[in-house]
Amino acid sequence: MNNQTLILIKPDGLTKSLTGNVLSRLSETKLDIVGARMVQVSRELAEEHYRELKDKPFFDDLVKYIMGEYHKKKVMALVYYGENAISKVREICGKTNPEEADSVSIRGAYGRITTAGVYENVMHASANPQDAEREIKLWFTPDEIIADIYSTIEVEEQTKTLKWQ
Ligand code: IDP
Ligand code: MG
Repeated sequence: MNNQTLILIKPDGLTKSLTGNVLSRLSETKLDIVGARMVQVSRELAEEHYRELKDKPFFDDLVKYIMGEYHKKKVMALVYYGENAISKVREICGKTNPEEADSVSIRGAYGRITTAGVYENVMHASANPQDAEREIKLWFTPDEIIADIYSTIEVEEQTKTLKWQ
């Protein structure tokens, strides 16, 4: 079954120049990249993305981590689409705890736990179709995705946007 998944290369991955390595590993899946953008993560976006973990003791650190407080303040967000995209990407990504992740997985190869206990695990990958839908709609607008993955509606809006001068 075809599905789509949100991938984030987290600030530690970008700071350590691991973008190429992560994308090379992901290319083994033969999935299609249908969206990509660089994002400076606001507190609002961070808290919304991880809202299901808000009662965890590590939540504050996690929000700071994804906002780039410990690294460069940027995240690369991607949407991959294709046959079993969610499970294929989770497999290559590896377990949440980088010390427990298979050493050939991305998190196993490049992740670490800091002495302060932050899991610097390099990337995010949606866990299931419900999470993928919520997460993709949070990180991307419909016109930033080059495939018809979710239904859209046309809305007339008057907003100020930046144009190249
Ligand atoms: P996942 O990223 O593998 O789906 P989740 O349980 O959804 O794992 O957790 C989201 C993120 O929160 C993890 O990727 C990791 O950065 C962080 N995290 C999860 N569990 C812990 C923990 O026990 N200590 C520190 N950070 C954690
Ligand atoms: Mg998760």
